[in-house]
Amino acid sequence: MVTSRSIKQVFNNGNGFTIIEVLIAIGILSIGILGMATMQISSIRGNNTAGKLTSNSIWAINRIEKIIALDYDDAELTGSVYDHDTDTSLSAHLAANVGVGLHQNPVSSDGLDNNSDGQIDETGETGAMTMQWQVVDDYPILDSKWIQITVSKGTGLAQKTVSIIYYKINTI
Ligand SMILES: [Ca+2]
Ligand SMILES: [Ca+2]
Repeated sequence: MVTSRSIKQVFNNGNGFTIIEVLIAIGILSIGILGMATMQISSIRGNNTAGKLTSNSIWAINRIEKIIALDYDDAELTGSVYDHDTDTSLSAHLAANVGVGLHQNPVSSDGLDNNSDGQIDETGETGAMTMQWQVVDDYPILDSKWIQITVSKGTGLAQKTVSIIYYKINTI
């Protein structure tokens, strides 16, 4: 006859655990350990994503600091001209002017550590990190520039992108 035994009964009668009880206990323990391992993988992925986004944000803000120091008419801030009479929206204007006012320096001179090896613009540097910025002149008002800086790191599903918008005013 099969009877269930409490832990107290097992210790009191000196017979120990049956092999079935031990196997069930190992099974439950394994499920718990698997759950913890899954959480660990999610945690590592989350940290990796956060690291990329933080890094991208720092590079984008660094570029904004350089843009602040540039003259309003600098060649790096050449944009597509927004016509307030005919352009209905910024997104429509950008769609109609794809690539116009888009700036991206070569990997070897973009001021980025594209391959994350701790060296910036070293000889032969390649890597899945890019920075580009698009400029629209006279938006949102005349004598101002709309500048969107976009930094991407990684490829495919692991790619993480940060975009920051900055407005530069012609102060002359
Ligand atoms: Ca490098
Ligand atoms: Ca570089």
